Amino acid sequence: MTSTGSQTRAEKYFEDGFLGGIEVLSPEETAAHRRQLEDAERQIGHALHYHSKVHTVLRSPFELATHPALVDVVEEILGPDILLYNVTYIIKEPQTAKFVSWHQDLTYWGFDGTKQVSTWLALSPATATSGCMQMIPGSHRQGLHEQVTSDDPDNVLLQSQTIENVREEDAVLCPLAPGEASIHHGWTIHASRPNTSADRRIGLNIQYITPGMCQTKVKTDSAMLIRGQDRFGHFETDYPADEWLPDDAEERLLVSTRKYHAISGSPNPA
Ligand SMILES: O=C(O)CCC(=O)C(=O)O
Repeated sequence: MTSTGSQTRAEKYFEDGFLGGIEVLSPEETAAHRRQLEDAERQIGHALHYHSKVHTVLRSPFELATHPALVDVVEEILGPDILLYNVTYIIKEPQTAKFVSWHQDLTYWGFDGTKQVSTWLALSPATATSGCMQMIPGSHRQGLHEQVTSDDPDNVLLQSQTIENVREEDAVLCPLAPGEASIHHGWTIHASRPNTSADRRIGLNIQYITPGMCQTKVKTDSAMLIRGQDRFGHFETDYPADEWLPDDAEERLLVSTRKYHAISGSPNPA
């Protein structure tokens, strides 16, 4: 088990509710994965942004989500049996007002447990200026908070869900160099500000769960076993992209995203 000073990474994660600065990709690999995304964007526009299960239509996010340097940290936290649940690009264009309000991830996903982690892998600089994530250390130990919903077009979250009266003075920034990742617990309160930098802020959000988790909101849900064994069979199987964007990539992304929105109770994308 890898350590950070006298604590293991897992101990630090369970104390703070998140870990930053996990080195995953070399500068060359980061540039190559950014290029793949931007080539795909040239083909299907913004259909890749904020849509679910991009790893089922594009090889690059699948390779990133299964990168050993990332999955090793996930294993230290979740144990040996790991399902890949969702992969989503979260992109804030330069000089735009898009932000993420204070929230917890596990509120709407319908899981019956908390054996889940979110990782966020930077394909460009995530800094205070470009709107990197901010976390409230230890907030994962407070359980779930009430979130109010609204319809703010600049809020990246589907229902602009917001935890009110967060003590912002307790927040710590979680900056990431390109190729680095952070990992956070589904109850950790976090947010991010607009990107006021000159570059795009490109992040890949990757959700992992354990096979024992159950979906309680809909009859069927899907995931992909990426390490260990699934002794439960609670999820149908997602398949990784094995080719450059298939012809029906946009349609498939829309189907996955509609399903995700149905689970989270959000309005469906057009
Ligand atoms: O990309 C962001 O700024 C926020 C992402 C987020 O909320 C998450 O990864 O859980």
